[in-house]
Amino acid sequence: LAVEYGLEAPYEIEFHESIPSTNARARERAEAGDRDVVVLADEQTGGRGRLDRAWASPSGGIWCSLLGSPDLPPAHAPIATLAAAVAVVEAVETVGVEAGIKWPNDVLVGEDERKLAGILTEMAGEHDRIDWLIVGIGLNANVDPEALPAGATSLRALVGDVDRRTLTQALLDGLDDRLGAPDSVLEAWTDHSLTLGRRVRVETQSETIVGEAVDVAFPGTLVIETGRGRRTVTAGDCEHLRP
Ligand code: BT5
Repeated sequence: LAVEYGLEAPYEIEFHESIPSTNARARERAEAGDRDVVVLADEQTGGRGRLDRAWASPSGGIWCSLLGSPDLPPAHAPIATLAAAVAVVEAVETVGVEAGIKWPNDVLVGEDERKLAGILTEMAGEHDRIDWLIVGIGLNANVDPEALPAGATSLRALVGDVDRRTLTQALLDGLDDRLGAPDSVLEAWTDHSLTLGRRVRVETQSETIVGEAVDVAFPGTLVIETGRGRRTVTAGDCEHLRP
């Protein structure tokens, strides 16, 4: 089936018609010592978002996890999430969809900022070296928006069905390029950002920060001007507030 999918990549491609989660499968491969694998599925029955949230993954989407071991210290792993968001935006541009990125990992379209794709990055490693990194991408491609949660949209709804093979190839090529050039990511991310310049509310594990998002810094830190000084956050849920 991987061969039928016909992707060319410096990775082993593992394709499943249906699987609980490509990230979970990639993790099994990682723990078995494998690297440079892309797990793809037509449908996921147990897709996950961050913090174990459910990720709707009906047949027809692009549900994909790349397992690698990029030459990055673990503390720099967030740049991989930003790299993936950039790769998704640039890939969907090739089918005529203009999308933007909400910090850190949501790919959104339209005035009402509907979610077209999300990214879940997982990794293991310590000290100065990543052992393995999994970048999971969920892109709502040829799926009915009715099969998705409120606030989501799909390429089918925006431009009609797309050639998933071509689009997945563009996505993997872009991701590979960006992961190989982490220094290029912030500028590209900034170009596509919907968050910078906006009033935001960011929930981290320990607190809520409200203010204006003024900058993004390596490896993916959001800088927020709160009125009582600048704060930085490296992980959290971000909500765009009305001005
Ligand atoms: C994400 O989480 O956005 C990361 C999603 C990563 C999914 C990929 S698919 C391939 C790989 N295998 C996996 O099992 N996962 C990865 P988060 O930022 O936590 O957003 C989750 C929220 O998005 C949910 O709580 C819903 O509100 C919403 N949501 C769920 N399914 C969606 C969908 N298909 N499209 C848009 N929004 C969705």
